[in-house]
Amino acid sequence: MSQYRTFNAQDAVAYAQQFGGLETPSELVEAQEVGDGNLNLVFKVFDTQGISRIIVKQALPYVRCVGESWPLTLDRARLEAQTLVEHYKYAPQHTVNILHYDPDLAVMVMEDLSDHRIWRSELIKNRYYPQAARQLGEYLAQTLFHTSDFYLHPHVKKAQVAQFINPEMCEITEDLFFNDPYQVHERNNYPAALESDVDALRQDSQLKLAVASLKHSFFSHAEALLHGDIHSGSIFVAEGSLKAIDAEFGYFGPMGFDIGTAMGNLLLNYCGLPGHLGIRDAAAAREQRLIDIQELWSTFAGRFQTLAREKTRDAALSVPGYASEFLKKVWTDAVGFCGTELIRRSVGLSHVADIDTIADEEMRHECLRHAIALGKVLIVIASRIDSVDELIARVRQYS
Ligand code: SR1
Ligand code: MG
Repeated sequence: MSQYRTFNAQDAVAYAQQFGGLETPSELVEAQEVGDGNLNLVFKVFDTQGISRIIVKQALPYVRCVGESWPLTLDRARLEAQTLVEHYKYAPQHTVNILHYDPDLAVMVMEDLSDHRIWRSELIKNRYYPQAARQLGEYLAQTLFHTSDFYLHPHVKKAQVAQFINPEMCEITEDLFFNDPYQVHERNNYPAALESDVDALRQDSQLKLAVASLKHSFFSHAEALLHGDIHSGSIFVAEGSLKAIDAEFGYFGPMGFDIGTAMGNLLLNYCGLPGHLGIRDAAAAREQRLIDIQELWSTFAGRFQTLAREKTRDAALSVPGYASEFLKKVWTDAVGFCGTELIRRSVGLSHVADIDTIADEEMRHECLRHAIALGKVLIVIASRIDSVDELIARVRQYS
């Protein structure tokens, strides 16, 4: 019989005392539920000085932001913990440390990152972390290379593909990214003023063909163990530090999906900045976002090439020139997936604070229109955007 029960603050304290790895667990005395994401409970557990020391995270058997009418697998806690444990092996400096997890309770205990802040909130406030984009590129290169066929023994790779089969969470992505925005659906969420922009998406057969191809790749290209939801709200930053959290969408999929999601969220911030800073002051911050994208991709591609040269184990994949050929395909995928993230965050169920918190309604609508138009063009012409400089030129063109 399942041992699952929903934790309250006292349960979280007791659990952190038992599994938090502290020398004197009795100093953990209090917990507060602070989860503000779409899915889970998150408790901060405090010591006698009122300092947060440990995080206890529990999956609920339904989608938190919708309610019990949308049941959701508890197995996502295992998938999240195991994805983060795998990623920590290869990028320990950029992955939250999982101290313990229990698949029956759907609970994990992890390091407290209270000295860090969520990158999305910092981007909205125009607080700049000079190393963050490069660190994200490094995290993606290390995790994606080391979980791919370039590095893993074929038997290990296939066993891991099976271990990380994640059908329910993938289905959420399959629906929210690739279906809902291109049809009339009750989950969609956009202002009535944008009806004609959204209807144009539904009527655009060239766009829908390109989206079908991206979805097909998401279904079937088991290239590496993805984070699966690496947006700026799944990333903690501090001076000189970046840590990925929240990997419950982890599965073996196309590398371009993680890179495209990350770039897409930098572009969503780009679109929203005038609504927070005013058009004139947003210009410099926007230029910085474009530099961030440039740094993210160059760091990823540079590190991936180095790892491929030094550590590829497969005889065929180590042939000179193959890694660069493969990266061209990853890049094209990334541009397309980036476009789908821009559109689904503007039209679909789940939005981003970068645009949604803009107070002025007209400005908010303009920013949404901008994100939709940019997303559309990136999806359709992804195969013609053959470098990050070309991508940046296109973004400027559609500003
Ligand atoms: C029902 S879950 C909606 C979104 O929240 C998560 O953070 C993922 O981005 C997902 O698409
Ligand atoms: Mg999340």
